[in-house]
Amino acid sequence: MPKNKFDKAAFQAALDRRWQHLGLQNAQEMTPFQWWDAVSAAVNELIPWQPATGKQDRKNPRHVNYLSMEFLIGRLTGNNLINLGWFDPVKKILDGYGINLGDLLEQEVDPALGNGGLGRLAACYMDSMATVGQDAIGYGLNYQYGLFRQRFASGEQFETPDDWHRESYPWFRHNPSLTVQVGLGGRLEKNEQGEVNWEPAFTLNGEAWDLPVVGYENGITLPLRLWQATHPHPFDLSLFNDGKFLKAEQAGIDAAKLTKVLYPNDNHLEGKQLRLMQQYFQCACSVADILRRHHLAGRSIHSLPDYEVIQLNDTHPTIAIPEMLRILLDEHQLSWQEAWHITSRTFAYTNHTLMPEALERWDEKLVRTLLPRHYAIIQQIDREFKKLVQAHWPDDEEVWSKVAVRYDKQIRMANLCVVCGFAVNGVAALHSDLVKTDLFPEYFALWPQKFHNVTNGITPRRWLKQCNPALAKLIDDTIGKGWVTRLEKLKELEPYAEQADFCAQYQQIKHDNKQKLAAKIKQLTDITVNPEALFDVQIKRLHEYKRQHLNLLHILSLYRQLRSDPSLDIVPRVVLFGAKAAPGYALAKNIIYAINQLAEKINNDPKINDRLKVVFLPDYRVSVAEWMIPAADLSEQISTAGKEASGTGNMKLALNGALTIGTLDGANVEIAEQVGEDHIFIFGNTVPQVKTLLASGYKPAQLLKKDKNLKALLTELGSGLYSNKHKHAFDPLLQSLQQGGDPYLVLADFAAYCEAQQRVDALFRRPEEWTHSAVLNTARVGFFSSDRSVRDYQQRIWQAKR
Ligand code: 26W
Repeated sequence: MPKNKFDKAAFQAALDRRWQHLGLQNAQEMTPFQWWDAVSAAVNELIPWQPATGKQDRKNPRHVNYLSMEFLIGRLTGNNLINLGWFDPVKKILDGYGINLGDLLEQEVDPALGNGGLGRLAACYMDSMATVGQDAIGYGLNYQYGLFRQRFASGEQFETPDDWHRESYPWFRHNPSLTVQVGLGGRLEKNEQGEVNWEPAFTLNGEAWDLPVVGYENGITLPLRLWQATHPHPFDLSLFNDGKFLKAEQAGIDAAKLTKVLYPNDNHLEGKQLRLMQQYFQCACSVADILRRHHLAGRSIHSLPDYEVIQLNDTHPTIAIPEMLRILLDEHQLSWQEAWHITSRTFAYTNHTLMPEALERWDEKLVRTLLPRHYAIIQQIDREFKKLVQAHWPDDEEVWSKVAVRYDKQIRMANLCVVCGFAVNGVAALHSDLVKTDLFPEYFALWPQKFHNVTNGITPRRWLKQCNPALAKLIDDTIGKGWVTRLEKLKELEPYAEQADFCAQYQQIKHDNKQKLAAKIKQLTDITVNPEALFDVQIKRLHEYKRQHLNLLHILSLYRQLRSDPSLDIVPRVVLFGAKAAPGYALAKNIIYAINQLAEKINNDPKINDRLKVVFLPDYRVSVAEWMIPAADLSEQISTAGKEASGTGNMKLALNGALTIGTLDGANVEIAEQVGEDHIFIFGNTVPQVKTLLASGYKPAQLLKKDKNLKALLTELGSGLYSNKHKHAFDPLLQSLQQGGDPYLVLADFAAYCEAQQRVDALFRRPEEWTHSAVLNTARVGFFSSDRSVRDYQQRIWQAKR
């Protein structure tokens, strides 16, 4: 039974106040959007914001502060109603007004405050911390514009700003008493006692805007605290009176700029000053808030690590470390040793990527100008650390060049995290091994006990119960409802994979979901797809390492086969894509363009008919994922081995009964272990093979000489056939594969990929066997619940004995 009692009268009264507020005569006069707004605001009013533990939990004494520049929470109204256990009673009340709750939920604009995997993971972890009862606060930024909206014109990606109207989002609670002041710029001065004093050039206000994260039917609600920058004095009255009105307003305008927009890069660093300012602003506000709570509880500063842990979601919030040291040194007047002792037991760091271009490095000059005190502290960290390195590797410049925090006039944020934190973790077993052996071998030699693995997870509330209600109900009816918080219970479905009746129902649900998606596709793109076809889905950010272009080559190869043999009997396929490319990533945009152009040709070729369709759904985001995932038959997880830290879409798709075609990369490895090799299509070069290939001077030209079919595909792409005779339209793509040396081994894995796709076809022709495998996928991926991930974090990092 839900712990949050639904108070019908209170809800009704709150709802009435909403339409009265709008100056309407009755509820019926509200527009659909106003209905969504009113219902959400009314529910928000009724949620008691309950931390996990009133008193300190003996088993889990440390409170978690999850610092992330991104929280990709997706729509909240449906999710909150489900977790509160209020979905059905609210639905009933709305039915009374002739309002359909499902339609109403479609009114919500996704809060897209993240780019991709890392941001969505933060959102799943908030849901799970609330659900397993881990006391926590999520700290992030309240961007005015989330990730850009994407549209296609003549096949090309265009971006428009995502104004999600944060100022009127009904789930926010603004908490003015928590406003923090943050300084930036300025210089260091020494006072008479010889103490350094930082005089910032200007200060801003950080306002706390909280969103409720509701635990699943347990009465717990945790805050997701998003900081918003404003100026302490909106405008200076004296300047105003002087007639210098515009100048007076200037300061306020600049402050607001700080949290205006989310940087749209994923796995690629752009060393912009404003980005560093955002990072510092987020960290300064969050650290101040953590210390405020600690003092309010009447605790000594020395006990901070006993009660608080700060989890850094990748290196983006690293500057919180020198900020903590600064406060302890300058405001609490602690010695370096004392300040270090506290700080180094408080921070833990999660690494999400090995890609060199994603590892954050900041120019020293920029840091010194913006944050002179922090710069001095980082210098001292480096000096102290150098003593240790010197003791282990005397005068070894090569080692120092790798482990130094400051090197080549840059500050390396990942190194700062490892040196200053008590724990470092990767996000899947393979990735965590590579963190130890390839990324940080010297640190691992120094501090083996700091290194951990916590395999990522996904919340089953959003990614099964909410997005696939029919399957959720079938599971409820078969094994009971316990799976929602104990996902490993899905194992109990295994015997049903042998039962014809269950499998028929499972298959029917998939079919219905495909039909619903087909209707959406028609509505959004005007393309007609056949729900009987195999729905082949690749949804993730567009990146070379994720290899959407490998998929593209396979489509092209199928199309050529169908053209040369019109009677060819292939399994009908709908290849579906969802992906945004970073606006500055030309090659990624070229891949989108190529896929769209190819789609245009294939979809309009009368000879192809229903046997092959290609659809690139525009503006991929959490809500689009929620339509696509339940309808997928095949999940494309085809990154170059060693490049995808974990992946989490792979877990969502498998949970909803899609079979994976994938490389032995990231969490695919563990998915394969869980579901069994007969129920997944693994192909391609493995991590050691990739390393050998690249080290032995891999030459795509040699491969193309041997593989005439592959060569013909590339030639056709460059022929102008798909680009209105513009032969150079796909040059960026074609050049990267050929002259560019094919750094992600697309061509090297192509033959194995096609062979794996044939295995897919063969199984899809045997629907009973396919469904059997799909059911086993659902049954065997319980391990990938983010509840399990959160418990792993508790055991291995947050609450581990020290
Ligand atoms: C500095 C620019 C930048 C921005 C974002 C660099 C790196 C990032 C993220 C780390 C990219 C990201 O989202 N990584 C993904 O994190 C997921 C959650 O752990 C993993 O499942 C994905 O494999 C990983 O690519």
